[in-house]
Amino acid sequence: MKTHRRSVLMSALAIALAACSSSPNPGTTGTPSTGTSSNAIPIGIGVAQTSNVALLGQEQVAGAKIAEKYFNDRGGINGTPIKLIFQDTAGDEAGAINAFQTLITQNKVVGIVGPTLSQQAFSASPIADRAKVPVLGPSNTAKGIPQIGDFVARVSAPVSVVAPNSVEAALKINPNIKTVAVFYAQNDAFSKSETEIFQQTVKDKKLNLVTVQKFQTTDTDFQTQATAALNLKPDLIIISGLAADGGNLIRQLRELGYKGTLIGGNGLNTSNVFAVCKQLCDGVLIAQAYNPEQAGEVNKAFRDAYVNQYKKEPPQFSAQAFTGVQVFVEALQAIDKTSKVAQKPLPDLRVALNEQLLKGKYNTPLGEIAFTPEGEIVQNQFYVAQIKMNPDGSDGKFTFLK
Ligand code: 1QQ
Repeated sequence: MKTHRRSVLMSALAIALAACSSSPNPGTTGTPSTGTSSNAIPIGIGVAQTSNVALLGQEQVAGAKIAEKYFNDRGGINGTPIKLIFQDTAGDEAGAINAFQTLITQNKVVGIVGPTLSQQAFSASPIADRAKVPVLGPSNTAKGIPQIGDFVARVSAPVSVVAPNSVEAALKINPNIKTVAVFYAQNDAFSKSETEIFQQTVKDKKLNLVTVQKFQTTDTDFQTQATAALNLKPDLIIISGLAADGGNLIRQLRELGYKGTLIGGNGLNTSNVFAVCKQLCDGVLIAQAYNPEQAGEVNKAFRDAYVNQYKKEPPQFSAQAFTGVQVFVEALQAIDKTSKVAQKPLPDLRVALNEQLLKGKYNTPLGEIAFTPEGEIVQNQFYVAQIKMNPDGSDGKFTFLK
């Protein structure tokens, strides 16, 4: 974060602006109040802008910002613009709770897209639920997220439907896989949930699960677990962790001579791992809930905007964050047709928004989606991508398998 030198003679205007500023985060785009000054409708984005988890969260900020511009360019909520209010959750539960509380009570948002991790959602989303503020999880994939409460839904398909696709793909590429080692971060709710699905898939496919190795998302040295697993000569290794730890684990497995197939879970689903495992990321398979080639106008606009700004294809986490904003916008538009959103008392609007969003169908970058009454996403298409690194390891890309 940059610090600015203040001139001694700060103008009254500057002081007034500083007093209005809701947060010191670079991602903060708005004034915190009820949106009265500009009349814009405030939607909260509570994701990880700092910490290790920012490797994942910064892609969400990018996707949400593209959505804000896209929908405001098309008239916002029937003429009233939306304004995204960003609060940094950082990477832990306390940060997520703080961000959510600020969004709810100070920023007076109509709903929240966030947090980044399931581990954070299990402590922060119940707070929004009790305050009757709708939450859309943009990347919470663990079992049990929509069940947190009536006000908690997600646009991120659960590990149970996404993760098995990568095992299928690995077997298609290499039908001779027989033995499997599984690694997971035992201090992370998503990783624990995902590894259960991976382990079940391995059994369903009649493969031999030779070892289950545990680590922490804060670990940097995996020699003990990696050596133990490699002694059992697995044909396939499946990792459920987050980007920094997972990337280091991949690197160390390859450095110790592992030549077999590697699957990474959703926590590794970012090009930010390229800097961690470099050339050694090459070949890793990761299941996807988004494909940049997805048909439809909204995805085309989203993809064009992303490519234009970042000079690469949009990643899943950006597409999901865009989708979270889209669901709120389109549900608000539907409400506004029968009763003016701007005139509704905030508590009533939040309740109406929650009810409305669960009823709708949305043509999003993820394809057409809807929700179960409980708030689980209904999504039909999933994919698998493989990491292809440049020979010098300086950069790479996700190549989608046919
Ligand atoms: C979760 C996840 C994360 C790895 C996404 C950022 O899927 O925590 O549920």
